[in-house]
This record gives sequence, structure tokens and C-alpha cells, in this order.
Amino acid sequence: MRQKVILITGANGEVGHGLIQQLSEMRNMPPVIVLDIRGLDESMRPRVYETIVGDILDGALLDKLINEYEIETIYHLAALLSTHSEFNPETAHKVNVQGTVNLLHMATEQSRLRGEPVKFVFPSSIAVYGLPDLPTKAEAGAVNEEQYLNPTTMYGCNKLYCEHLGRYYAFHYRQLAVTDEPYRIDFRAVRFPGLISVLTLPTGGTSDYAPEMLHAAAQGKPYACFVREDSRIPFMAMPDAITALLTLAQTPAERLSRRVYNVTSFSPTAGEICDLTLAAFPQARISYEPHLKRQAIVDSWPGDLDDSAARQDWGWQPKYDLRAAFEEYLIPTIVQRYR
Ligand code: AKB
Repeated sequence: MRQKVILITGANGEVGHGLIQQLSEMRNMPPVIVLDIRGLDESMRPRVYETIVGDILDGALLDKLINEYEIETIYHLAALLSTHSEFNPETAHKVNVQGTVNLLHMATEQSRLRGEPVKFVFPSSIAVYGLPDLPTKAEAGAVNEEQYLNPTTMYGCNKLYCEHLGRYYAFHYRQLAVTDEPYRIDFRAVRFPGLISVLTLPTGGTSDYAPEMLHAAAQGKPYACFVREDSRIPFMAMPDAITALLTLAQTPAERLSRRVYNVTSFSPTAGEICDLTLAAFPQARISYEPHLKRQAIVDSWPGDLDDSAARQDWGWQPKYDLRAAFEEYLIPTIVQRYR
């Protein structure tokens, strides 16, 4: 018999660490195996059943995994983020799209082998949105899942296309075959805002100015913020991001009115993030040196998200608002980290 497992790809990132921590502490959960091109930090290893160092583009490796394990749920986190993807758009397409197709195909094969759908949980992003200018952004306010889907980054294009691919594999895969697919996958996705993690350093995101500012202040280092002080996008503290993924994953399919959901917590300006950082670290040296092209990406993202569908269908409710995120989670945790 194959061991029943949960697979996390891209596990060595900020979301992966948080997900491993929470899954490993939940009762009646299958063990976790992780797949990451960089392996897994030593500190996380005791919490997982196996660490596979490999590439989601390696089809032979994925075939080996479905023969060795009965994969019940996949959290597919592996991706190149928005800024990183703009320096390597074709590489980003390969990793973010072909990599996802490989995993969707693997999940479909696994569903057939185990005789029931594999749950495929996918983190999409506010990067799928593209507001044309700042007056429209201000006027739009909290954007719902159907509005302004005109991404201006390769990463945003990748994430939007992968949302469609997820629905295709879940409801239309091989629809012209003579015999219907016996078991398609059970695809679900959340569109994350900027995530603020203190356990890991941000890598390659355009929303990274928030965590970068905090990490610099906690280390007594100066920080030049690469967006204007008045820049506003939605954010979430990492623990709430993990809660969103786990809650959506465990929601019975019949309660889902859609398969892609907005989730958010608070929408501060960079200046408000700076004020809360200075309140905790009065000696922090924070300046603003907007990088005009990264600024244009942030200006194209919505100032706020309408996450009423997630609240209605599966009881989404963030634990942390802006002030609580800083006072109860971010500051105490980052002080501990750099003590
Ligand atoms: C990024 O900045 O690229 C990501 C995102 C908003 O999805 N954190």
C-alpha cells in the first residue's frame, strides 16, 4: 500500500514554512512530503515525512512520486514571484505555468489511481488584477473576483492562466474523450494580497517593501522603500494566509460557489506601515526612493479586495487587522527572531 500523504511544492518559502508548521500540529492529517528545488531548511525537517529536492519541471520525478505515495492533497506553492519574473519572463512562464500543468496532470493521474479526486490548493495573487491608472484604482475601491483582470506582469498573467487551467482540469479535462474521465481533480484557489512574514525573508516580490521594511528596522539597518509613501495595496499577516489555505482546503466542495476566491485583511499605505514600524523601532531609518517601474506594478494592483465570497462560502475571517498584525504578531515575532 502507498503511504497517504499531503504534498507541498515550493515548501521552502514563506508560505511553505507556515503551512508545514500548522499541518504538522493538526490531528488526523496525513504526513507531509515536500518538493523544493532548494530542499528544506533543517529546522523544518522534523515536521515532514520526506524532503524531495527536485524540480516541478522534472516529469520523471513526478511520476516516481505518484507511484511511491498516495497523494491526497497538493498545496502547489512553487513559483517565481512578480519582480523576479520580470527579469526572467520566459523562465517564469516555464516554472509558473508548465510547472503547474505538470502538477495538475500528476494530480489527475493520482485521482484516477486512487479512485477519488485529489484536492489541488493553489495560491493565486492580486497580481492577476490590472488597474489602468491611479484615479481608476481609487474609484474601484475593493475589487471583486471578476473585475479588472488585466495583469501587467508575467507573474500575474501566469497566475490568472493557472486559475483557468485549474478549472479546466477540474471540470473539462479531455472532454472529448470517448469515455469520461472517471475522477478529475478538486481545484481550489485563493488570490493572496501582499504577505508579511517574519519567519522567512521575502524573495522577489513587488509587495516585499512591507516585510523588507520591518526586517531592516528590526536589524537596525536603514531601508529605502521602493514605492511612494501613499502607495496602497491589500496585505495579510502570514498566519492568516495559512488559515485561508487550510480552511479552503477543508471546506466541502458543495459549499463552494466558485473555485477562485479573494482573501484579504488590511490595506495600508506604505506610510502607515512605516508609522507602525517606527512605533516599534523608533531608531529605524526609513526613506522613500520609488523605483518607477516597480511602482507602476504596485499602482496597477487594487487598493483593496472584496473577499465577501470567501466569507460567505467558507467562513473566511482574518484574525489580524492592521494594528493587531503589528502589535500581536509581527513585532513580537521579529524581535524574537533578531534578539
Ligand atoms: C509579489 O509581490 O509578487 C507577491 C504577490 C503579491 O503575489 N507577494
